[in-house]
Amino acid sequence: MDETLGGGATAVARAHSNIALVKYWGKRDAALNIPAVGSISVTLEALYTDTRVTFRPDLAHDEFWIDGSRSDATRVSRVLDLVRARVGHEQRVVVSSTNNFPTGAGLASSASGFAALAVAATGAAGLELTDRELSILARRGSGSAARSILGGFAEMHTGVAADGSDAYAEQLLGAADWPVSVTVAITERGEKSINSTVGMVESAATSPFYPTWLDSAAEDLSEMRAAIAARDFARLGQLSEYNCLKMHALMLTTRPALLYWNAATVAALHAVRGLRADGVPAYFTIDAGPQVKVLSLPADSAVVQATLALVPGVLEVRGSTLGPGAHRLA
Ligand code: 2P0
Repeated sequence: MDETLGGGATAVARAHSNIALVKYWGKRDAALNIPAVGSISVTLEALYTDTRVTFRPDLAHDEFWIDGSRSDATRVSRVLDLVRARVGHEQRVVVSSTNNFPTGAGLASSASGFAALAVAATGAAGLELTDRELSILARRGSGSAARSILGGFAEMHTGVAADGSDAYAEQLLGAADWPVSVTVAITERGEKSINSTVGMVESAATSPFYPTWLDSAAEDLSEMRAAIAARDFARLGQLSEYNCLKMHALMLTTRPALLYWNAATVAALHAVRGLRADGVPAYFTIDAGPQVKVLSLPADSAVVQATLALVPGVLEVRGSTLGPGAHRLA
């Protein structure tokens, strides 16, 4: 066992949530958690997870606390086992996480959570990993977490290797390279009914649209890469809406159907289309939950926030700029 861990080595990390503009839904390897399609996301400044990892020689099992409550450590331990295997010891840890936003409600808490865990756990273990290695490690916890290692715009690759060694995310543009605003309209605070990991397996097994979803991913990714490289906001926004609705068509044609929207979700979509009719370039995206995220240019974020706040059923509106990659706080 590494002697440096004897005294309860600790690290604290912060990782920000991310929103995919070209979505990940489906896996090519469930055991290694390798996505079946690539994805492109933006990392959000305003939504983040802080995670402290402390090695504890006295514990028989990992302990996982989230927002002050003890939680099931199974998924967290899977990532920790990979870290332990790398440093060659068996010491258990206490993981303590806090989110500054609702957990498990379609705001990508698993993305920020597993990215923060990857950075904090490797930090506490004394490992110095590259962003690519951290992204691969975070992916084993949650596919979307691979992208939260990076700030700004990030692309996740499916890779082709059987062991997932080329399935990682890398940065396309930094947060300051193209300032874009994201407004999050929260329409429900509870946890969603079907989590993404289960939902995507059901879509792959039952939706007649799944093969088309896989076949059309490369084209969406290449168009999104081009829109980002050209800083073409209208193209980015239109493609984000198209790809989001395509994913929800896949979800809706899953048996039983994955219907993540509520009435306020739909009302918010119409409000965004109304903004566009009034000349404000604003575009929506929705993940596996009822929240609506709206992309706009920074100069329009105030009108977007004010409009969404008036939508019946919208409980809270949060504005965000693009944020940094996962990093150590201590
Ligand atoms: C995404 N989502 O690209 C898509 C869009 C939700 C809808 O990635 O099974 O929690 O842990 O790899 O990362 C949510 O999926 O799934 C997700 P796992 P994850 O953001």
